[in-house]
Amino acid sequence: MVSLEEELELSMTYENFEDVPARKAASRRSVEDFNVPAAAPGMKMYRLVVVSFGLLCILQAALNISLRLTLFSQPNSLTEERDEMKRIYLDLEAGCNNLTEERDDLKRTLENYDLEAGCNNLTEERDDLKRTLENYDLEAGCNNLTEERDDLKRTLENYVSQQNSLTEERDEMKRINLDLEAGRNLLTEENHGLKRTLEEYAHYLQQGWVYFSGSFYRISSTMKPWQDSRRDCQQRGADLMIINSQEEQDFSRQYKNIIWIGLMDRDTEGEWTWVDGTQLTTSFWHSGEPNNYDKRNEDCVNINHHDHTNSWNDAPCENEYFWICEKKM
Ligand code: 2F8
Ligand code: CA
Repeated sequence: MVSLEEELELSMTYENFEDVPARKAASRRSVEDFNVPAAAPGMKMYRLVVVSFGLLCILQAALNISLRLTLFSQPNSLTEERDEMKRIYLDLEAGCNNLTEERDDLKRTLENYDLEAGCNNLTEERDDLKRTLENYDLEAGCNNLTEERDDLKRTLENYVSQQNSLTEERDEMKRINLDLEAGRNLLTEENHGLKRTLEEYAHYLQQGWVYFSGSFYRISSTMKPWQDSRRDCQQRGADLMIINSQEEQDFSRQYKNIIWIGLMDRDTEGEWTWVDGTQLTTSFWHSGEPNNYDKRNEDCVNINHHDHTNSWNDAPCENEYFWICEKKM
């Protein structure tokens, strides 16, 4: 933006430039005035002065031209700056108007505001709060809060304690449950075992076997040598009878035929062995037995003397007798 004073100064400068040609003409006239016929003898000096003056004029003209060019290039930017300033001015004016309106609104609001009533209300509120504060029993309130806090603490501790005992109970119940589960599994297994045993018992009973003291017994209806008798028992899932007690010995005497039992000394003479591989300990030999009578290789044992508690006799294994099988349960 260019001020008025600056604009005037510029116009004056232009006017000075417009006078340059006239002044040049005047200069030329002055030079011509010097070229009067009455020329001085120092003609060279005169020409030098004229040429110098001409050069000065040319230089002056060049300066004038460059100055004019510079000044002519400025008006556009000055106009733009002026327009920008105008816009800014308009914006400022609009802003100023808004502020004026707001101020007027606030003035009106302030004029309408019942300052006294508002002040009275605030005063009343303050006084109420003061009274409330004065009446408040700080110590009692504090005590109440302390009691409540302690109650809550106790309640919380009770909860924690209950939770711990419940957790312990739950863990105990879990252990019991596991034990019960293990017990149930055992019982299930036992139950299956008992079922199998029961089925086995039923099987032997159906086949005519007799149960006595934990074993089933079966008397043959035919006679065979000791070894064939044993094979028959084995084919029935049993073996020849082994007598381990007086009761079992008495039981064996009820059968009145001569019957093979599972005792022999075929491997080593005089060393009596049961069919399960155990050595003879409790024996029920009849009087005078075993005698390997007449050196006839009496290597197998039968029950011969049923009317005596000691009923056993050794006899040749190839002899054919009835036999008694035993199936231990
Ligand atoms: O006197 C005992 C004697 O009796 C029989 O032989 C005569 C027995 N023989 C048979 O049973 C085959 C013997 O073993 C027995 O010792
Ligand atoms: Ca004998």
